[in-house]
Amino acid sequence: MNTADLIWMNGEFVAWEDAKVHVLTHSLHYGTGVFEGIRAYETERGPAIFRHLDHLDRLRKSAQLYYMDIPYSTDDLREATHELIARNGFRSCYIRPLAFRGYGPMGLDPLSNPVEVTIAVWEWGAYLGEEGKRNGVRARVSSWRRISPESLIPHAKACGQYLNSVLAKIEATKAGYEEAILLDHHSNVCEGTGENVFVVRDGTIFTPGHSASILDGINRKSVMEIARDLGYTVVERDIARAELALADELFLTGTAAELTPVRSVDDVELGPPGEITRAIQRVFDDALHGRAERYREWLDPVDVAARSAHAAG
Ligand code: PPE
Repeated sequence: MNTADLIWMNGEFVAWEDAKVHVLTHSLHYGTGVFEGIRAYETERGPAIFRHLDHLDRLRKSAQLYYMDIPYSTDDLREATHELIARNGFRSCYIRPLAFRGYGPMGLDPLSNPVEVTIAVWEWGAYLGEEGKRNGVRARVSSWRRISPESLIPHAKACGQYLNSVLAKIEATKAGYEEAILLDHHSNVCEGTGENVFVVRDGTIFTPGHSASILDGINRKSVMEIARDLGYTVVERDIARAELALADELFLTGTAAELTPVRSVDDVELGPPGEITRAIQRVFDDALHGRAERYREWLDPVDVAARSAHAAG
């Protein structure tokens, strides 16, 4: 994988190869951590982080849901991230903050284990491939259901919960597909292994609502706003499995995947990305890269020049 020079770990900048933990780290055994996936994009004004505060807010909420107090303020984390990007010299990158229960007592009560926080950055290209982003990916409906709110917390972005996505992803890739779409515990369409899902039919855009056990995607929210600004109707409602194959257009959104069209589901061909997908993808891409004035406030620019001047002085 692509590395960086430095990682931020519990308040310090450490060399990539020194960012280590003990094997009895609680979260390594029990999945007791929460994380975020964020991207910074190259813009005219330097690197800019997409919806940074929304991600940091979701990190804190995920932590709360698992009774973890993050011992840093949102300002501290934002500042650390800016500094990390500047010191690593990245113009664009993926950002992975992680808060986890560290080394301490073993056993299932984690409350006396320390909450450790790290932020890593690296260069990460198109998650489902450049070709997939342009021409669409092949997806299958997973035999695994998305974690249900009866057992876990779909709205939290928690480490252990991702075993669900891992099983679905392995199943899909072993069978020759690029991505899996999971149904929820009511057999309605839920989401991809790391993306929210949108169905376009007769000019209207549909996506599952919050009661469908989705993660409240920040790109989902952004794309819904862009679609409405473009004049499309976006409806949040239950989506039946068959509606995937009956869709005129289908696409996924997520930080890693950005907006990725789906060109077939369970080998039913939907064809190349449609007009509505392309129209939204174009504006979304402009928004990410700071080319859309209307969505400028979504970007948190990193003032690299001021930071290196400061470091030099
Ligand atoms: N659902 C899930 C399960 C999910 O993991 C993500 C993000 C989303 C929806 C979309 O959320 P948002 O990024 O806020 O629009 N998945 C992250 C992790 C991917 C990974 O492989 O790791 C991501 O995209 O960063």
